[in-house]
Amino acid sequence: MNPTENLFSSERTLSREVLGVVEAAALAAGRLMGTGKRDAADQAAVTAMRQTLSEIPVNGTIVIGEGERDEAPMLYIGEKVGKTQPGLPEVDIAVDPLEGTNLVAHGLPGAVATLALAPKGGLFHAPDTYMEKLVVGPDAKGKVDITAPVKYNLSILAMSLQREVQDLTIVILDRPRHTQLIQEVREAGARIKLISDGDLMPAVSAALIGSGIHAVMGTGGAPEAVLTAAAVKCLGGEIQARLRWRNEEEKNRATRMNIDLSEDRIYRTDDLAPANELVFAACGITTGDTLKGVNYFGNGARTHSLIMAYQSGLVRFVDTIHLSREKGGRVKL
Ligand code: VTB
Repeated sequence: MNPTENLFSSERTLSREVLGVVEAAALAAGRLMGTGKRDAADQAAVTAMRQTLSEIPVNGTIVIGEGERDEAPMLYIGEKVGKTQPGLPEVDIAVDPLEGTNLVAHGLPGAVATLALAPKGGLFHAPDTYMEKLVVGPDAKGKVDITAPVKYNLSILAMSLQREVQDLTIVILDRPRHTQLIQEVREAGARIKLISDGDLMPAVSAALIGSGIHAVMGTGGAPEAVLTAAAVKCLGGEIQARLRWRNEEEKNRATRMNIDLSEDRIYRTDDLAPANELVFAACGITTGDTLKGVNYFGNGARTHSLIMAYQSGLVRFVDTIHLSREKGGRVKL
């Protein structure tokens, strides 16, 4: 590829542009940490994200957002965002301005502000339901199988990572629906990290070496699966997922979206995030395994973000200090 072309590709440029978007959402939501006000925290993140998105040089369409137009006034599915001028790239955007509303409300670890961006048609328009997920990093990519027994997948994962099953840590959402899964993981001998919310960032951690997390298993949000796919694709990892409907109404809505209702169909990384140009961004709100939370101090705040561009092969951890000029700031190393 022509290096100049690559240097100026929209993916590379946009990966820089979206940093401010996730940072703004995190800075706004982080102020509400521990207040118990989950809706207010979500609203703060949504408002800040929508405002900053409007400055990004794209013709954007929200494909995963806060809900249908009639139920969400901002960042609803189908909303046009960005500078929206003729000639700007047509992109689809998946947003989760506050992944882990309960985590922020209670001051628990692992909440982030996140989004993924791709050329039109580059992200699966996931229905608002659940998906059963299996997420692993690059070493086990193509080797695990969501239809296989848990014990089998854990032994493959251990082999891929050149360790024993007992040295693996699997993240699972702490929900009654996972009783059997938890039992099977325990019987296989792996360690478990049960989380109260937020299965997206643990999936990112599973795709990174040195995070201490080796896989995510279990059923969580389908929209989060698309963001997960975008992130793990950038990191060379893998997600396999199957739709899990909660009720008839969800199925009816999905039928109107032309989605195959089968619970057997396996969605892989490239089904959920088929784009070849792909940007993923996340900014920590409360400190988790991979990203630090927002730190506020007298004259500003500090944020920690992960920004990735798939084709350009960029994985950036960005530590930003946002100084307040009025108060006069000094920067600490
Ligand atoms: C899932 C998970 C998310 O909310 O959507 C979960 O993917 C909701 O599950 O990361 P329940 O309905 O069982 O609570 C999160 O944990 C946070 O948005």
